[in-house]
Amino acid sequence: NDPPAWWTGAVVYQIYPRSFQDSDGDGVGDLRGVLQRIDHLVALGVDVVWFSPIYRSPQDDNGYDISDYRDVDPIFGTLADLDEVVAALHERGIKVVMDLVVNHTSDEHPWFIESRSSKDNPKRDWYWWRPPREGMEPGSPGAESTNWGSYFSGPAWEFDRATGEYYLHLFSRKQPDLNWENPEVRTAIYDMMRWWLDRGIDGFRMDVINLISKTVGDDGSLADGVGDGLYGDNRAHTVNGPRLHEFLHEMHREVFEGRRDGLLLVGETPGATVEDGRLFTDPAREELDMVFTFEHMHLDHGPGGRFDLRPLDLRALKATMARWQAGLFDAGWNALYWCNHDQPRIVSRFGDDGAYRRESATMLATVLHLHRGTPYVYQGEELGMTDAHFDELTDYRDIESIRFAAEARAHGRLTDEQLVEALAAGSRDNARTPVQWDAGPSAGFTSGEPWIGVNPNHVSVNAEAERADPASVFHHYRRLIRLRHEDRVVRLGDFALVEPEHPHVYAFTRSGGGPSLFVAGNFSGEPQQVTVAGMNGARAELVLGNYADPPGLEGAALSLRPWEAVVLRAA
Ligand code: ISL
Repeated sequence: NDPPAWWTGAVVYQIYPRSFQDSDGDGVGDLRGVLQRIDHLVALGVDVVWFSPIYRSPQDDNGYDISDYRDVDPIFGTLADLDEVVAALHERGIKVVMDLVVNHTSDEHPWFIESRSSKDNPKRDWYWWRPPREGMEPGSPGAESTNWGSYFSGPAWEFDRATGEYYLHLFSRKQPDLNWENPEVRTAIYDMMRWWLDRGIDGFRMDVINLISKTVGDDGSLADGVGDGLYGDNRAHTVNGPRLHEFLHEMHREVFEGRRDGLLLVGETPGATVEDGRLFTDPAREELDMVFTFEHMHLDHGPGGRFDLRPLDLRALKATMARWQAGLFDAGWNALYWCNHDQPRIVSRFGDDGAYRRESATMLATVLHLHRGTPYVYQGEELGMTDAHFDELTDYRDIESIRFAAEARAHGRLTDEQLVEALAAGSRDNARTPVQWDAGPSAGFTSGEPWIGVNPNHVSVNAEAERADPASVFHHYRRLIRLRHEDRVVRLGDFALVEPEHPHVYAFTRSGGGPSLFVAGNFSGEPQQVTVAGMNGARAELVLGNYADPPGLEGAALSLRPWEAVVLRAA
């Protein structure tokens, strides 16, 4: 058996550069800003940094719309700045993973500019061009080639008057989908990926990588989706498509073969099941190292999705996580996350960002980091940063939120008051407010006008305060990261739920390869009880907790205080 891969013991930190640190006072974070904060990452102890896109981009979707894959956008700096950041991180032993957005480009990418220029342009087929629906007036509502909706509201097709056809965009109209059926597209992408690896980066986080293969009929047709909403659901035709595994394996062969040691390949795969996850990450299949599941992130979604959040059923969360733990135990590997730039802040969502902010943020961290897999920490998560709590629709910057609000208003589906509430709970902007470095103006993020509002709670919630307080969220994350580095059972041990039906306590054991661990987290503001399993509770060693004084343990009966987390090790 091969030794476990390096990333089984690694923790990744995600930087959303636009909101991390501004160095030049234009209100937008940048690469030279990252240089100023490397000590923070070193103090935390992370092994890898993943950068959300910094490529040249019109910024329609904050950089997830790329117009030049081989250059840095001027708002973030230059290629030379990036080289400097990569060198500085490497010097501190931190690897660098780049976001890779290849399901789509910007409509301002030269490939698309050529593609749209005429029906017989050699790059025409690099994107999905389709004629209007038969018998319909081209460009009129309902004449789109299929009834698919886009993730950012409205149809997934945009009419292009110049050639009288529509192009597909699963996201915004400025994000046309690339046609991976065309081998020239794939060659161009692999070429670009090799260029980045040659430049010294250590891997890729692949944006919506399981959308690259679409289901195409023998005659080249795409089929309507079902659903009774405004638009048909495209997912049966676009998610985990028929050639997906073939493409990923080809990419692996063309880009990673022979140079793979030390790299990290993580796919973002909304809609992937455990079985899919295993296919993506079983090393023998040579596709990816790990993928981001969305199953645990969808548990609190009502029928209206992210803008229709419901209270979490903890039992469902435990069952979902446990399925992924078991499914990828003997082959494959899990990426573990609560937060990223697309999700509301976890302490506001599954925790209590008021009276128990510190306790619930550290409890959530403990539960996640004690799973088997590679944990991802999203900037500010380690500070216990909370949702934005914006109270005006005009506070939002995210295209998804803005377009959702416009559509909901146009169709009279939600009142403005309901919209404010829906966005406050579900908007991606909750994760995108500037990192709170100190209590000063703009939280130390910028000397200028920040591109999005700074959370007023930065006067108390900020890195300076967190670093000064040994009991803080920051120091708790630091301890969790160190624990993974030092304890083989944390990295590789088997996972088993304890009292899976307990409505408020998330408890499990980790065992194999060393002294077993018992982990319990109280997902409520009330005291709770759970029975220690897998060891003699009376003799167990307290590895980690989030209260100053030890937990109430009598024999095997463990009493948990509000949002308390406990990690015990068998003596
Ligand atoms: O969750 C989803 C479907 O279940 C979608 O919202 C979608 O899959 C997800 O938002 C994809 O996110 C990634 O690609 C987007 C970009 O806006 C996000 O920021 C990025 O993380 C388009 O590139």
